[in-house]
Amino acid sequence: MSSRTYESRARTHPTAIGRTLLSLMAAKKTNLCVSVDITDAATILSLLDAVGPSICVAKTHIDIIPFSNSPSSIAEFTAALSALAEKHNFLIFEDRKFADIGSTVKAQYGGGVYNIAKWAHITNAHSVPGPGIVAGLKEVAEELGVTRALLMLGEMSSKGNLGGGEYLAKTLEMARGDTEFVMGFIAQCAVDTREGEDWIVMTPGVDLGRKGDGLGQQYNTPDRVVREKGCDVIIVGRGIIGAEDKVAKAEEYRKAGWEAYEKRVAE
Ligand code: BMP
Repeated sequence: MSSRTYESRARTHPTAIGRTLLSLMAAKKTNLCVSVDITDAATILSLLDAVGPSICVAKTHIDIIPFSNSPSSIAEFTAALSALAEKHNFLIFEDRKFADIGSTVKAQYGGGVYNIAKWAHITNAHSVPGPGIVAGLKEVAEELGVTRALLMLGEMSSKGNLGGGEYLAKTLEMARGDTEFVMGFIAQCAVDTREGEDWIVMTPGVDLGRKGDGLGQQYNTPDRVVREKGCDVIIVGRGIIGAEDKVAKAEEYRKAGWEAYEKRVAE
C-alpha cells in the first residue's frame, strides 16, 4: 500500500487522468466519490451541485435514468453534468463495467445512445475478455482525441464474487500492459506494486453504519478500506443519497475518508 501523499503521486502518476485526479484530491482534501444511483436526472444534477465541494469523483450509472422528465435528453444531461464537474472540480466516472470483446466495447463506449467516452473521464471494465477489451476502449479515446482512463475490476464488494486473489493478480498483469490508459482498479485492497508503479484503487462497499443491504452488498468503513487496506478513493452511494441531509452526510464521509488517509500516510 502507498504511504506516499496524493500530492506527490499527482506529480508522477503514469496516466494523465490519474495526475489530474490525485492533484484535485489533494487540493480539495477529499477522497470521496459519490455514487449517484438515482433515476431522476434533475435530482442527480441538483445533488451534485450541492455535494460538489466535498467530492473528487461523481460515479454514474447512466442506463438507470429513463429520461422521461427534464432534462429529457441524454445530451442535455451530460452537458449539465460536465458543467458541474468544471464548476466544482470533480471527475466523472461512468460505472459501465464493460465486459465484451474489443470490437464490441469500442462500439458501446464510443457510440450507442450514451456516447460514454465523450463525457466520462473514467470508465471501468472487467478483465474476463482479456487484453483486447483494454485496447478496444483505448482506441475510442484516441480516435476521439480525448484524455480518458480506465479502472479494471479486480475484486467486487459483493458477497461470493469471483474476484480477488488469483483473479486480481491476473487482472493486475493485464493492467501492466497499458499503464498510460489503465489508471488503477476497483478493488477492496491495495494491489501489489512493483518499484515505480502506482495504481489508484477505488473502493465501493463503504458505509459508516450498515454492514450489508440484503442483496449481497458488503460494507466496510472508510478507515478500514483507506487506512487498513490501502485503498485510495471511497465510493459511497446509499450512505449519502439515502440520508436526509445529503450535504452534511457527504461532508461526514469526506472527513472520515480524509482522516483515514492522513493516518495512513503518517503511519
Ligand atoms: P452503495 O454504496 O449504495 O452500496 O452503492 C455502491 C455502488 O458501487 C453501486 O453503484 C454499485 O454498482 C457499485 N459497485 C459496488 O457496489 N461494488 C463493486 O464491487 C463495484 C461497483 O461498481
